[in-house]
Amino acid sequence: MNHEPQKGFTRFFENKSFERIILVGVGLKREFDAMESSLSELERLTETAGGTVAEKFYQLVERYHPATLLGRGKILEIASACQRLKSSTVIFDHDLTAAQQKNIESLCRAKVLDRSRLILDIFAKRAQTSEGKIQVELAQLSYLLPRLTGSWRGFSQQVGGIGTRGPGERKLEYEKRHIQLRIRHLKRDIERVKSSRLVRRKKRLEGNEKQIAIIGYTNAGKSTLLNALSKTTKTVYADDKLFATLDPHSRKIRLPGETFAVLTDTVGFIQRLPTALIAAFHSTLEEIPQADCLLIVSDANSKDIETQDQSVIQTLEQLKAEKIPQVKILNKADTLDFQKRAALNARYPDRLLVSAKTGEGFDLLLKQITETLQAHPFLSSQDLVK
Ligand SMILES: Nc1nc2c(ncn2[C@@H]2O[C@H](COP(=O)(O)OP(=O)(O)OP(=O)(O)O)[C@@H](O)[C@H]2O)c(=O)[nH]1
Ligand SMILES: [Mg+2]
Repeated sequence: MNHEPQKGFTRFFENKSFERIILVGVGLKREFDAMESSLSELERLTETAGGTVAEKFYQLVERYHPATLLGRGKILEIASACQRLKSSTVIFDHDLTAAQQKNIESLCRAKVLDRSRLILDIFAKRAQTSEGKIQVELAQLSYLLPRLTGSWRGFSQQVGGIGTRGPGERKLEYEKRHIQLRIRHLKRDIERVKSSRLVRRKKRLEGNEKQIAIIGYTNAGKSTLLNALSKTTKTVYADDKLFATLDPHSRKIRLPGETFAVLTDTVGFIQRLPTALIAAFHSTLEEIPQADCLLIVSDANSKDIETQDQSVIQTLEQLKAEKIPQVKILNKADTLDFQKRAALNARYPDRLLVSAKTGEGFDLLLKQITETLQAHPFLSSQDLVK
């Protein structure tokens, strides 16, 4: 079976010239701060996908409009910006129903996507392993299935670029029934991969090694940290991009007192990670609730540490992993001046300042991990062996 991600989700990246994109933030009246930070995250996601943001709109509403999400006046304003800026794509920072998408497309004469679809595009591009590809395809199809109405073949299917090919274009092949069948196949494949992963994990447990999961907001430096702490030559890909890592990577590390632990790095989090993705990536994310300790990494340079923390907390709750002992760090300490360090230390007294680049703070970090593991000796991953 071919596990290439749905082509429509990758085509954007193959374009030589960047699409000019208009972003639209939407929120209910009392949610201004959340909307603003989510919209700047959407901008970063758009750039990660290879787009250039031409203009940003936002509107706070009393309630969402069932036909067009925002009021008609705002949509017409966006439509005229599309003409003026020669922009063929509008991305909404909110989920759209198939009907809303179709209505907005016909008013704007532009392709309209929502946040989830954009994230799925990025994941499709990033997926490297066959497991990653299966999971992305499952997430794509789960996203598309409820949206597969007549309107799916609307305007967005006539233009090219991001998020436009895939089931709609392959016509009958991807009608609902076929998609459901494919979803069943993919789930079976995931189960198979899962059992081989379980065997590997059991082996690690037999070695009595503690499991530590590195988690945190995307681009915080998790993979760089894994590479630095494990000191192997077999490095994990790390890059200044969102979602550089999709598949879990495990490496052995030496803790003080000649003990060893297995450190696992996996996909980063963002705000409102699409539920279809969390469900599809369950077998990958499963490493997290089964860890003995979570190493939570934040980027010390981020302007929005609190909001990013919220996305980590929410995802941990979704994974039922919020009770696992945590060690928290602020990474990229090498970039901080004295004042910034003092401010961060005062504000986050429970977090170590660490640099994955220079190794600063590693001794304290390893000591804290060891103490945390010793303080919770019985919370090991035994459930898993059942
Ligand atoms: N200056 C500095 N840069 C760092 C440090 N750690 C990571 N980086 C940079 O931050 C960027 C992201 O690093 P990654 O390790 O890929 O981050 P990640 O958290 O694994 O990101 P995802 O896999 O995308 O979630 C890269 O450009 C790294 O070189 C650090 O301690 N100092
Ligand atoms: Mg990574």
